[in-house]
Amino acid sequence: MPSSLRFIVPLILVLAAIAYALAPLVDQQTLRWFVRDLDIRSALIANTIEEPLQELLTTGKKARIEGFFNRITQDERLYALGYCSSSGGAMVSSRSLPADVRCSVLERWEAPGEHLLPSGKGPLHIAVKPLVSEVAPAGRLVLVHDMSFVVRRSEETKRYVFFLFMGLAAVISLITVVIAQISWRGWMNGVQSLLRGEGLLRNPAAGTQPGLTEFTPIARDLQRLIRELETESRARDEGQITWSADALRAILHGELRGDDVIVVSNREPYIHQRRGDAIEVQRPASGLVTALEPIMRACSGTWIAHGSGSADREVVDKKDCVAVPPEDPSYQIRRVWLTAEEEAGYYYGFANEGMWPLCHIAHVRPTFRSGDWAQYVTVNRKFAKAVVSEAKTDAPIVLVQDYHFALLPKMIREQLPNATVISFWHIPWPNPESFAICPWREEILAGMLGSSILGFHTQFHCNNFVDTVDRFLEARVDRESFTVSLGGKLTAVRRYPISIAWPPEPEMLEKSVADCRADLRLANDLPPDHRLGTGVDRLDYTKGIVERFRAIERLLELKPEWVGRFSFVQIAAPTRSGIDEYQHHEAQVRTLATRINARFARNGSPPIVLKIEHHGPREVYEYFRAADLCFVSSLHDGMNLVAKEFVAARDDERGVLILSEFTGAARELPEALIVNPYDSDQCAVALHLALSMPEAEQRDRMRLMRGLVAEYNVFRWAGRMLLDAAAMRRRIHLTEKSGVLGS
Ligand code: ADQ
Repeated sequence: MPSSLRFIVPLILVLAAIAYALAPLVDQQTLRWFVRDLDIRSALIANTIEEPLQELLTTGKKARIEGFFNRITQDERLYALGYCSSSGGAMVSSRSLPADVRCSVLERWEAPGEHLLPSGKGPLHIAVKPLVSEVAPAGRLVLVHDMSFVVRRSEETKRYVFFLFMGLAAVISLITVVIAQISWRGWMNGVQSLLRGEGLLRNPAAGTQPGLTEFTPIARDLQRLIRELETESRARDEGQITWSADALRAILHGELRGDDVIVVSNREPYIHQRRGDAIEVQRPASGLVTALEPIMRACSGTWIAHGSGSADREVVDKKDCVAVPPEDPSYQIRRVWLTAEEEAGYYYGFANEGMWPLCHIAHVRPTFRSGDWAQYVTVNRKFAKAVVSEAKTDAPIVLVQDYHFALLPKMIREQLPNATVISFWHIPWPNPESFAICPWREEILAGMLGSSILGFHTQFHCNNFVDTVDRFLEARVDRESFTVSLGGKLTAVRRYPISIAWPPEPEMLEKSVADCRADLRLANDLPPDHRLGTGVDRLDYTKGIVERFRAIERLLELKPEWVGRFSFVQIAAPTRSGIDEYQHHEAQVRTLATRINARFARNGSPPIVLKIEHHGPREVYEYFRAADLCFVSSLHDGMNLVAKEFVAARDDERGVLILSEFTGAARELPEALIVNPYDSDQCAVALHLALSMPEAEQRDRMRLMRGLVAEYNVFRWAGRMLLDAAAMRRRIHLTEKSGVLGS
């Protein structure tokens, strides 16, 4: 309706202006007509009274003539009559003749149609008719008509014209509003069906509405426009959010109104281990846990994970749940128990010997066994059952984590069709050729497409995924909106670069950088001014630890001045040690470190200090703060949180990050020294550069990197996914509502 007003108001104004402009013209025309009528009437009256008047004139009696005139002028229009003799003298007239009309000025009105406005009177029409007779004296008859009725009629005509135009405006407006309403409803229905992902862009295979194909380009443009507006408004909204645990909590309570949130991951965020009589709580070395823990704290949901600790069963309640974190419980872990066969087949076998090397380009061949696949399916089903039993509503938000649960999204959707499933794939996604070697590729893809939203760290991985689906499934891929539709179910494929919590917990930065430097040099038997590098990883072949050590060896070869003056502390958390490839890798790392140390150790300072053991986050941060450089040399890494943690640890704005170009993090941290880990010469140069970098340059680079990590923190990662999920839920809700209204 307001949009109709935008049309109607100008229309009324224009028509009113036209009416206003036309009024004088109409006035003039009607006046002309009336004057002509009065001319004719005057002539008629003159002819009618000419004879009796001439008779009276012959009598020469002025009083009788005036009486005659007075009688005739009782006609309401004929205002006055007068007679002027050709021989001169005063006018003989009726009583009503205005004083301005005198015999001496009659020439003025002799032309037909003349009229006057005598002072103090309304408009008068004056006609002068010569009287020529043989019997009576010659003279002129003066006929005066009252024209005030012309003014009255002119006013009425103007009013009539005005109302005519206003009526016209009302009719046009009414027609316009009716047409606009009809077409608006049509557009609205169109837009609603577009938002439902059907309507004008319906899959031809599913049957396009007849006659609508020609609108497809318009519909596409409209969809793109809506998306651009959404992105723009999201960017605007996000620009105003300071991403923190509180902001996340506000989103959960505001946008999602405290909806039921469930996280599913293989690894639990807290593991209870038995140490003699005591139970120890461990936090595993995992980027995923680092990222999701703050979110669960903020929303007090349920985290479903494999109960892998030796004391895990001892601490859970009847429903296999335990409240965590132990020091300040704010959410609960629901533990899922796996048999040894299940763990071997699902975790070590299919996930870590199959999917992990399949998705990482580290030149380790994947191994696929049908027995492992069967366990993978069974365990995914077990977790799906746990999700259904933990769901407090029929439409929970389920955050499915990683390559251990490729089948879970579809399984959840089958049992909870209204759930919003957000899956995040923490590792890279390969190109279609690489993925093709998986014998169950179609099942994996279909399982993942049970997600409402599917997230990767980089756009490159999103592209690879969409290409893979396009290659192997009969699904509709829309590269503009980055959505995939399989069996009528839509999945949005999105980039959500993961990060770390910002600011870091204060206890991580409690110990000063100077103390960290002094203490760790002392603890490792190194001189106080010894230069230190650090690497912190799971002992995984994708992390490029071997390549890192080769680069250190090359540095010492190329720049011998660092021999005995520089050591590299490698903190390597044991991981997947049940797998041959990992055992082989650990042996390789140990041997290489021993060989390099044998070659370059001086004054009791080995170039490589290898610590293959688990470290707590505080110890890790202490190393980050004590080091002159941190070296991340992954051969392929979805993101790599160690790089971001190192940056977060350096509130002194010192230290240099050397970062592999094959990490997702390299796309966000160009101020690091970016290297190709396979190129040991280049890496050696980067190490030398880092060790010789002036403090001012260190500060400049670190400041930029800290700014980025602060802004693009883990709360933003989770918040963006949750905001997208909220928007999706609102859209579904709206569509359902309009469906109900429309039915
Ligand atoms: P990960 O391969 O586990 O994660 P990463 O991102 O580097 O790799 O995270 C490792 C985490 O474990 C960090 O928080 C680190 O501090 C911690 N950690 C590593 N070694 C440790 C040790 N020896 N002792 C103690 N803590 C240690 C996967 C993907 C990554 C992706 C993350 C998050 O492989 O690419 O960044 O998930 O999505």
